[in-house]
Amino acid sequence: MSGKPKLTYFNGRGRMESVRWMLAAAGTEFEEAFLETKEQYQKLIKDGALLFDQVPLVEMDGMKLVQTKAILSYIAGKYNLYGKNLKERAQIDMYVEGKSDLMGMVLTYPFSPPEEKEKKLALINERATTRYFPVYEKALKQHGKDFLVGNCLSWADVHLLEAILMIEELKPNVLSQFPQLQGFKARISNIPNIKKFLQPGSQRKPPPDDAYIATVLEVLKSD
Ligand code: GTS
Repeated sequence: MSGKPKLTYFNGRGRMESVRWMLAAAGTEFEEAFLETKEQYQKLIKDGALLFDQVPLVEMDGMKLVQTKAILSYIAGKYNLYGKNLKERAQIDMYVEGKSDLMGMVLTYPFSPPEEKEKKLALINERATTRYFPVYEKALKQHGKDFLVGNCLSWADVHLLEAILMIEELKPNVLSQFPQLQGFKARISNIPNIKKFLQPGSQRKPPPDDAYIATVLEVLKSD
């Protein structure tokens, strides 16, 4: 064992991408094992590695962590990305959950049937611009600080940048009405660890393609 966290998931974004973002923001190197066959997935289950028979799986600090939110919460706490006190933590949780709702729609979008895609994309855009982004825009404008909570980098900032970049891939002008978020995007993207993660060749995954979708469906298909 190298001592680095080991991430087991598909070779694509899915639920694991936020974990990659958080570890990268924390400046922590990690290893990855990619699930390519049903047999690999079934072996993990047989070996008792997956508490609820589901991935993502992150092995770190002697634990086999599952459940994305629990994994992210552990990483946020461990690497000081979870506020200075309980009130900041509650604020971070609210911001993170909002973005998770939005990103949930982005996550399932590539798996939706072609005839539903246009409608789904319109809903993502509508929710981003009328429900979620206005909240972060207002918060940044009101307190005038560089970060969403407590004037230092937190899980909320990392998660928001991830969401902005993913939604921009689908709707390039989505930030046009949000000057604060444009500034936030530029600032957070320039933090050295994050800047590095955004460079080509990092462990950041590309948008899902047909091969990724086929692998996920094949590995998880029930007998
Ligand atoms: N609540 C879990 C989490 O957030 O980690 C859900 C995990 C989950 O549903 N994982 C899927 C899985 O293992 C894979 S994916 O949706 O991330 O691609 N499904 C198998 C199953 O039997 O549920």
